[in-house]
Amino acid sequence: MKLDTHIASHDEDVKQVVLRISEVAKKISRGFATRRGASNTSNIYGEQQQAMDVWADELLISELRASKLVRYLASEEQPDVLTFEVSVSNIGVTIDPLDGSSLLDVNLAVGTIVGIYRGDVLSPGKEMLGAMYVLYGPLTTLTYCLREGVYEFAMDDNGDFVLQEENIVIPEGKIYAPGALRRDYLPAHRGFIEGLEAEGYKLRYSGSFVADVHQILHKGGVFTYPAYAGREMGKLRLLFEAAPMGFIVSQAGGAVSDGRRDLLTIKPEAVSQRVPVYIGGKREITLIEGMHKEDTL
Ligand code: FDP
Repeated sequence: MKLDTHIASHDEDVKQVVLRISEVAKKISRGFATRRGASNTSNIYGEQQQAMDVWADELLISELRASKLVRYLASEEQPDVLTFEVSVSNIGVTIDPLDGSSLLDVNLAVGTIVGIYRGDVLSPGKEMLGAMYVLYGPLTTLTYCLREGVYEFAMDDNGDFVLQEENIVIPEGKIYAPGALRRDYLPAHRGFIEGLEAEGYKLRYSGSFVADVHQILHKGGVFTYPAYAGREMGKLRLLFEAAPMGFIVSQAGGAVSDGRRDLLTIKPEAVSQRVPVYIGGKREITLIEGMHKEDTL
């Protein structure tokens, strides 16, 4: 079944946003070969942008503006939330145009992550209407969740997204994907990681958040990018990375946390807000939250 047929029963405005982004994602998937290397620009976090980061960002912004389907657009590559007065809807989206782009030079998987809101995007993740991500790997896949079920599609030879898996549920599994340097771990996090290792969890970390979480969604376990010495708010962005991927994993029966509480309950104070991230099975998330509680007793 193709994406447009599968999504037919959802609200017209949200459905059209997902379909329009899926069309842009097809263009992005065909853009890698001719846009190699770094751009001579940095984003608001001071990170060097790749040519693909800049192009994918401009493409998503221009196509969503022209579509009139979206009123507010926050992009990880832009300093401020854009408002499109021409919009016929009240939908807000958050977009990480190309997550993991520092891996483009070595041809590892990267992705586009999107959160969809009714109105203001500076809202807790649990208020999302839905979320989706596109993973550009050996296959280009699209995973979406509009609050009922997590579904995955793969792009076929005709460029259509065709249903691959329905009602995805995160399995139990023993994989851990730990970001940050071990020497900088804080005590509760160190205990958590050592506990997983003692239980035989296998380390699998590519350095592309979207790809690493995708693996956890399918194989179980936990992805972490914790708070650490020198960066107590962690590295990943609440609005662009943690909340939408956490929403999808939570809807698939997993959980997402900043290590102390459900990350989807956090109301962002700024678009650029960073957050420590634990995302994966409920068992692993309960473990780290318990360890932080013990740590503060
Ligand atoms: P990237 O800088 O390549 O865009 O937050 C961005 C991110 O990658 C995540 O995708 C990834 O999980 C993380 O940074 C990787 O950080 P480390 O290099 O510190 O592992």
